[in-house]
Amino acid sequence: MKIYVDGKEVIIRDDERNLLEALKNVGIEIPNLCYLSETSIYGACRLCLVEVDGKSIVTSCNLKPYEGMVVRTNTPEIYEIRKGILELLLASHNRDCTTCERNGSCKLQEYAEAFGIRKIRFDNVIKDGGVDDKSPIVRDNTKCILCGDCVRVCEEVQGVAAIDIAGRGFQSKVTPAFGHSLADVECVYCGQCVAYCPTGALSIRNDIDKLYRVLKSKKKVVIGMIAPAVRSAIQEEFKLDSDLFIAGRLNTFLKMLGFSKVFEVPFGADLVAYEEAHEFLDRLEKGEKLPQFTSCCPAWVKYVEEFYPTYIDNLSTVKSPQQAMGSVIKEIYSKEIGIPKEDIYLVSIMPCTSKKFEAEREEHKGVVDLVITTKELAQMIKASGIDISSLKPEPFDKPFNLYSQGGLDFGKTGGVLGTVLAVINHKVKIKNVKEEEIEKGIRLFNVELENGRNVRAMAVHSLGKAKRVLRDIKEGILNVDIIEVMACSFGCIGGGGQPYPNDSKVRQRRAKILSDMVNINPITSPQENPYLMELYEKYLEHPLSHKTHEILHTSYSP
Ligand code: HC1
Ligand code: SF4
Repeated sequence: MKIYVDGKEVIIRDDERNLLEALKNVGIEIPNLCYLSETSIYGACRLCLVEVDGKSIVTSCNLKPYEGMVVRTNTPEIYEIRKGILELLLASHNRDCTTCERNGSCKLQEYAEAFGIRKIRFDNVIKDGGVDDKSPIVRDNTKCILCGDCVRVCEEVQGVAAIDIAGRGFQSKVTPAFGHSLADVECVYCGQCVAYCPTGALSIRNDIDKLYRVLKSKKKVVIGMIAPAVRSAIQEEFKLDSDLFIAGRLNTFLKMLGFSKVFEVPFGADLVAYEEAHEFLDRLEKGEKLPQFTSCCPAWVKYVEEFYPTYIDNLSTVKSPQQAMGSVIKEIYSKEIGIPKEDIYLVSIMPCTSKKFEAEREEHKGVVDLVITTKELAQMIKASGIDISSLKPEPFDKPFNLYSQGGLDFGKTGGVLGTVLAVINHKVKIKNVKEEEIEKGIRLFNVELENGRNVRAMAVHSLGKAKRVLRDIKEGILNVDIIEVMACSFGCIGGGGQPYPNDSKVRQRRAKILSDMVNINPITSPQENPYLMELYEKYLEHPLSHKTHEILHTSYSP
């Protein structure tokens, strides 16, 4: 379709959702603070005004483009209105930018700068909202601009609805029911609200100072481990196009900081997939607790516990790679190196906010001592002044430095399932796999085994989609044997602890970077990981052994 934008002829797609998206796709980003392509349209901020056909000034987020439309995006009048709206927002905003968690990545701050706002004509009246910091997700209502992004993401994308807008007029605020803390409601800590919040109203508890205190005291041996999805996001944060050695550089950085060893969480992912594949074959044989659900995503585990307790037994009892690897380090590795586990301080570096919660769960206490997000790691690198690209990559420490392609692929949707299937292929041989996209975010794999059995496997990302799948299973419409669910869309690469921006486009790019890293790895399946096999031989005996149940398995509670 042909439209005219600021005096220029522009061709846009016929099926564009609205004018705002159409213009974005041709390189004109209309200012806005409440538009998300992943959710319904809200139209709260009014910044996305454009002039149409020389007559009216209207919001572009809820306007369908039509053939021959004449649009002006940046007239002096529009500029003035947008500036006025920003002034009003800033007048009721806590403007302590220098100490704000979003300093440097805040959309409101960015617009205040772009529009050259130096003086605000109105008094600064800040709503008294209080700060809720009882969970890994910190809410500060004095920074909230009521765009509603968090509310829509939580309800529409994640199907959780832990927060809503309550109150009227100036008293309106985003809050969990009855003004409770997020720690006391059904929030699963996926951090997707944080990923989409344009200001510092929602952030993630920052634990950097805690880490520096431990490093400074020198009382403990600090060991680190890096999750699969961290590397691709760090690469993007520091604009290091396709740096296949970024993980090694991160290792060097952590060693310079005082870490004594740094391991690869993808090793833990191989371990989990290996154990989980055997658990699945056992359940399939017995015909019980099917479909088996993956359990490496703590937000998904909490979602099942909160909303679908009748399916708790369907969750794999294998711990997540973070906790399984942590248990191996504390229970086995510590003895090998002759250091009491109490003297080890284990830090895991994760793309995820829910991993902070997972490490603090009662049953996992004392295993992983601290979880630092990708964003926190990036912050530490920036504060050090070290040019990460100039660091010589160092190999990770043995024996947890080798992993299969799938172990690294855990970081994006489908990776866990793919690795479990790779193990199954080794055990019972897969004859054929047919893949079908049921809808965006839900993929079905018809797996034909050589022994004549068929396995229906599914990979789902985002909790809203998982909710749909669970409903269909409950109603008997859907029949599957094994399901991977990752709470965040696109999997951990889209975790709430990743740097901003963290939208669908960015997530797709991260997935591609991770795939490039996966593809250069010569180890195609966990069974080919020699250190994994050695771990079983020396300590764990065999999958589902008494020993693995002691160290690698857990249980869940409604
Ligand atoms: Fe993930 Fe996992 S893949 S959950 O996304 O199973 O966070 O990256 O570390 O534990 O391996 C996250 C990533 C991560 C675990 C693994
Ligand atoms: Fe965390 Fe990954 Fe689950 Fe998102 S998908 S909540 S990042 S474990």
